Amino acid sequence: MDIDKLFAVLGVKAINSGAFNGVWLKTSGDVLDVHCPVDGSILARVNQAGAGDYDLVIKSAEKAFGIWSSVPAPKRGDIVRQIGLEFRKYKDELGTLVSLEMGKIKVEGDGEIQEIIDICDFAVGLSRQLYGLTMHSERPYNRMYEQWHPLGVLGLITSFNFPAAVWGWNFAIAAVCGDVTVWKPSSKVPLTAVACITIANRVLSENGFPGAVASLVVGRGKEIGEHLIADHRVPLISATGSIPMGRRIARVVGERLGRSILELGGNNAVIVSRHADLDIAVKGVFFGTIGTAGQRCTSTRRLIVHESIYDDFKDQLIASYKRVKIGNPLDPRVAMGPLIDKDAVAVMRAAMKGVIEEGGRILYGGNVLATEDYLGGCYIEPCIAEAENHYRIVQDETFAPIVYLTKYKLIEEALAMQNSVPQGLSSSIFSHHLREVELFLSHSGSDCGIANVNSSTSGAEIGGAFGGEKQTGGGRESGSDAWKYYMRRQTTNINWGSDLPLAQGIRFDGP
Ligand code: UN1
Repeated sequence: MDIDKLFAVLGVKAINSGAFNGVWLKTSGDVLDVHCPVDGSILARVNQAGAGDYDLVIKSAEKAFGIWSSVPAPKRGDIVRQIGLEFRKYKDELGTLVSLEMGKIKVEGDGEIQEIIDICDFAVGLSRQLYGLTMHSERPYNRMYEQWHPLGVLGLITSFNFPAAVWGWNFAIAAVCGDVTVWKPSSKVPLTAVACITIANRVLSENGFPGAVASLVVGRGKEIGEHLIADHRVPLISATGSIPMGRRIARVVGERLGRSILELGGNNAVIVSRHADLDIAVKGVFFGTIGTAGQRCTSTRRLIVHESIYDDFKDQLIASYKRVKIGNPLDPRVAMGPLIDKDAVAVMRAAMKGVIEEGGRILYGGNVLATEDYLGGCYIEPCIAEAENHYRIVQDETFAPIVYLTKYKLIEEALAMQNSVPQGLSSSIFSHHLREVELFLSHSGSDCGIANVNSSTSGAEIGGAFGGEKQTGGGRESGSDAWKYYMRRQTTNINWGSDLPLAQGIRFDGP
């Protein structure tokens, strides 16, 4: 792999600026070494943004908002269409960069770029469908309707596990809504961000628009992140990350009565019924647990399996785990790459210890792979453990490829288990039994933002609204009508009569 050539194509340098507001700024923050989880080497460096750089970025974004928000929405859609075309051209290279920087396998890296392409397509159509309602007024000669206006400068905070896609689905929607965005990516994966911003900016500047429509600040959460969430000039923060991070953002943004879209931890369960097609259940669980090495917020964390098929399912799942090839994520035979860093391995090992302490047992895997073949990265076998749903460790999201297996007798009992965790992102049932499936989908079924039938908990499409309930944060991003969070709703009354009728029949003739 010729990394220099890859970087040259994508506009990534050996030392990159960590702030973009139309130009790459000479930043004042510390130098950040970007490690490659594949072999522990340093991929490149980023000069992070300091407080002054941050301020410049926001000021340029405010100016850009003045211009961008005045462009007709379908015209903004046309620019987003061109950005989607540009991402199509670099899908392979960007997918490789995601893989190198984050450690997910190449097909999943490519999949992330495909999500950007897809959301751009979605946003193009949306740019002509930002509909408001008209209402019948109770007053004569009065027209009442609602309209949707651009909101302003939006802050996007993204996590290491999706270095490209989460920015994509926020940026594309925000852009057609007339907003401009300032992206603070995870400091573990800033190079993909540099590459994505370079591509978006190329299209914006070719069309004569300011690059500050899509800005970037790379910097510490404690410094730059704190500035961003506390900033009155930023009416909306859309953030993906941990529950503690979300709590902090909710507090700070709430205090200034700003808006936030929070997409936080999941603790996603799969119910495998005795009426399931076990073949597809094993495949769906396999993708949900092994995909992205268990580092998706939608990864399958808990398996609730009917007692009559429990042993059979367990044996089939362990057999499929034994076939998992772990290694370099760019090798097409490999199904699971490294974890992001040593801390992630330590967290997984601690979870395994926790399960045992609480009375569970490890059924398979969890060994750290440290032989020379593994290039010095953080490779670990995926783990299956037997555990009870109420264990403290099972109630927590461990962001690693560990899954907890438990039995049930009655579907009501399975549903109660599935819902009795603090998080509420994604859920699945494998069953061909109509009543079970409908119960799962009913108001007394899954309490999650996403409910799947005979499909994995992870791998949601961009067309639906993405997000979850309870401690997952309640936000919705991506498709459906999630765009409404990115705009300002205005209810309008126009009195075209020659009198001044008041609502509620009030007569107010004055003294
Ligand atoms: C995340 O892990 O933060 O549904 C997002 C999925 C992906 C998105 C995951 N489309 O698995």
